[in-house]
Amino acid sequence: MTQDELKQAVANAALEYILPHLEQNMIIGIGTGSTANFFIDALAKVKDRFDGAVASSEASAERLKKHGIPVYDLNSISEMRFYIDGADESNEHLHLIKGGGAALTREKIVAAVAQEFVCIADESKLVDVLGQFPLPVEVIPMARSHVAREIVKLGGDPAYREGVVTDNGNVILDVWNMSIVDPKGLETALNQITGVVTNGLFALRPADVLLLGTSEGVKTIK
Ligand code: ABF
Repeated sequence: MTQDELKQAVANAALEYILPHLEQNMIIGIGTGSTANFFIDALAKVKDRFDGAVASSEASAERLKKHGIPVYDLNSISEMRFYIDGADESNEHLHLIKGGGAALTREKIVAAVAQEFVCIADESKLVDVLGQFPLPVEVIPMARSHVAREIVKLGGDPAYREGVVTDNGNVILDVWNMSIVDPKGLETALNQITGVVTNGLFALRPADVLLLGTSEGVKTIK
C-alpha cells in the first residue's frame, strides 16, 4: 500500500471509531496535515450527524467550510468529545512529536479541551525513541536567538524554519539531534524557557488512542 492509501485507511478507521458516538449537538476537534485532510473529507460524508467542528489551523478551517461543515471558535465551546489529528512521530506510550505543519500551538490547545484525542498515522510514524523528526518549538519572534541558545544548553541543535510564520504570528525553531528518552521532562523544560509559546511534544497530554495504518490493516494502540 502507498503512504496515501495508509492515510486514507486510518482516516476511514477514525470515522468508524467516532461514528457510534455522533450526536446532533456535537462539536468535533479537527487537526492539520495530510492525514487530517483525509479525515476531513471522510467526515464530510456524515456532516448531517453532528453540529460542526473546531479546527487547529486556518487551512483545516477552510477545508471544513468548503465541505459545508460549520467551524466554531473554541471559546464558544464548553466541551469536545473527540479531537482527531495526525502526528509526526509517536512512541508506544502515545507520546507524540507534532508541529511539522507549524500548527502545534492550536493543536495543543484543542487537544487540551478534548475528552479523547484520537491520533491517526501511517506506520512510518511509530518509533522506539522520539527525536528522529526535528522537534518544532513555536517562539515569540524577538526571543528567537535567546530560545535557541537555551535549547543548545539542553543538548539540541535548533534551526530557524525560514519563511514560516505561524497562524499566531510567531516563528518556529526545529530542534535536531535529540534522542528524547524523557518526553515529559523535555516538554516541561522547553516550556520553562522565556519566549517559548509551545513545543511540539505531546507527552504531558498524549494521544488516548493511536490508529496506525499498516500493510496488515489498521492497528488500534491504546
Ligand atoms: C499535524 O500534521 C501536525 O502536528 C503534524 O506535524 C502533521 C502530520 O502531517 P501528515 O499527516 O501530513 O504527516 O497533525
